Amino acid sequence: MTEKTYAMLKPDAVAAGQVGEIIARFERVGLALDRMELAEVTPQQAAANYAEHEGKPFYDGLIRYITSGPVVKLVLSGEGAVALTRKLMGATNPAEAAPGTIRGDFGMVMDANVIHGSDSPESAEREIAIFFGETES
Ligand code: IDP
Ligand code: MG
Repeated sequence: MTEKTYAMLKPDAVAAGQVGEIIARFERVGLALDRMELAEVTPQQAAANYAEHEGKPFYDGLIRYITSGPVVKLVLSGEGAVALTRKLMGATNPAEAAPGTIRGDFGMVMDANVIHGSDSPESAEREIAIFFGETES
């Protein structure tokens, strides 16, 4: 099914000059770039996006990190876009992510793991609204 997902190249990826190579991977598998914007994540957006992790030991560091510099916000669309994007991203911990995945190839540590991607179509809808406003459908 054609669907949309939200993905975000985190501050470490932007700072390291990895944006082009990562976006090329999405284009290579045929995902379409519906929206793309370089921006800083606001504290409100960070808290909304990571609400499920509030109270965990890494939460404060995560919010500090995601708001620490520019990110690239993306809406990707295509057949099974949510699962396909998660597959290309690889495991959450770059140390465990398989070679060939974005986190496996570009990341080193869990605290700065290169990329965010929605984990379900429901999360995608919620996160697109958080980062691109309520009008995006
Ligand atoms: P996901 O990004 O693969 O969906 P989640 O478990 O939803 O992984 O965690 C959200 C983000 O929180 C991760 O991408 C990572 O940046 C951060 N995170 C998760 N677990 C840890 C941890 O144990 N230490 C530090 N950061 C973590
Ligand atoms: Mg998650």
